[in-house]
Parts: sequence; structure tokens; C-alpha cells
Amino acid sequence: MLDLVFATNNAHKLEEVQAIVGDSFRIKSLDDIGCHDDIPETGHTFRDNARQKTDYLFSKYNVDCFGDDSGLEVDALNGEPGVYSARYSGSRDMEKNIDLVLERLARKEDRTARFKTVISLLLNGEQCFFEGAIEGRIIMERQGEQGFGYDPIFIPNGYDKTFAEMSAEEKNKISHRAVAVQQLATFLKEVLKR
Ligand code: ITT
Repeated sequence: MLDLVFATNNAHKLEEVQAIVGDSFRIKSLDDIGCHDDIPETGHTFRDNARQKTDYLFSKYNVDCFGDDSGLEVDALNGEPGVYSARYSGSRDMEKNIDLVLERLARKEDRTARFKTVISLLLNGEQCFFEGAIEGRIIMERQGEQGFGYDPIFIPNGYDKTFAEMSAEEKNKISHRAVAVQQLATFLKEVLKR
């Protein structure tokens, strides 16, 4: 079994990813390797931030690892909150972050948006990227209790409920992270065959 460290402090994301890749890989958390650092995330793109996370872990712990950066891009807000999704309102308080998106969209007709994920993988010192996105729209008020982040205000195209009204299983089939992680899993299975 291949051990891979996932450069995240978000337990929800770790669970989602483990569920998608199955049991061929053991995904270790930062806690598992004794990393309690605040890994820098100072890039202006998802790709830069994802790369920063894996570069940091590899240089400090010399481990095979992957890290993602994800977020919500709202067209009428010129792609915001984007790389600032986790702290859009200036804090990590998701109630405030969601309120700010809803407030800034209040008088806009175009409510199209997408979640995006970029994963950086560093395996045997080799760098790869995987990307996923899901298109949808932002609704007027929160709906649903599942998931995390902006899930209560995002309805993916082709659905009539938010990510927060879906079971984890349902979200994991279609989410931006699922698309990117599927690619990662396919790549890793190929590597295991070599
Ligand atoms: P790490 O950086 O420690 O991995 P994070 O919570 O900051 O955890 P990301 O950088 O990937 O995670 O995502 C930034 C924010 O984008 C996240 O805090 C959420 O607010 C939002 N986000 C990302 N994926 C999401 C999803 O599947 N559903 C809802 N919101 C999401």
C-alpha cells in the first residue's frame, strides 16, 4: 500500500478524498506526520497554492504528498472569492463569508459560478497537476445542512438542490474535488502497476 500525505487541515476534505481513492492508498493527515505548521498559501492562483503546499512538505519532511487548493469563482464578482474563498470576509467564519457573497450578488442578475480544484502531486520528486471544476449557480438564501464551506448556496447545473442538500456520496460523484481526485487516483493506479 502506498502512503501519501495530504497537505490539508480540513478533515472534511480528507474524508472526501479517502472515500474517492478507496483503500489502495493510505492517506495520512498532517497530524499523522506531526506537522502542525501553518503551510504558506500566498499564491494568486489555485495552482500556485497547491504547488506551495507540496513543495513545503517535500522540502521539510521528504514525503510523497499531494495538496489541493480549491475555491468558488463567481462570474459577476470577477471570479471572487477565488483563492480567497476560505477568508473572503477577512476571517475563516463561513457564515460571514457566505453573507458577503450573497450581499455582493444581491443586485446582480448573473449568478453563475463554479467550484474549482487544482491538485499538486509530488511523487518520487516528480511534480504533476490534476484539475476539476463544476459549474452551477449561487442561490438567494442558504439551503441544506450537509457539506461545508459555500455548499449551502451552490446548486450544480442539472440539479435542483444545493451541495449542502446532497449526501456526501452524491456530492462525491460530481464535485470539483471528485473530478480532480479521480484523475489523481487513475494516475496513482498506473504508477502502482509499473
Ligand atoms: P486547506 O487549505 O487546509 O486544505 P481549506 O478549508 O482552506 O483547507 P481550500 O483551500 O481547498 O480548503 O478551499 C478554500 C475554501 O473554498 C474552503 O475553506 C471553502 O470555503 C471553499 N471550498 C472549497 N471546496 C469546497 C466545497 O467542496 N464546498 C464548499 N466550499 C468549498
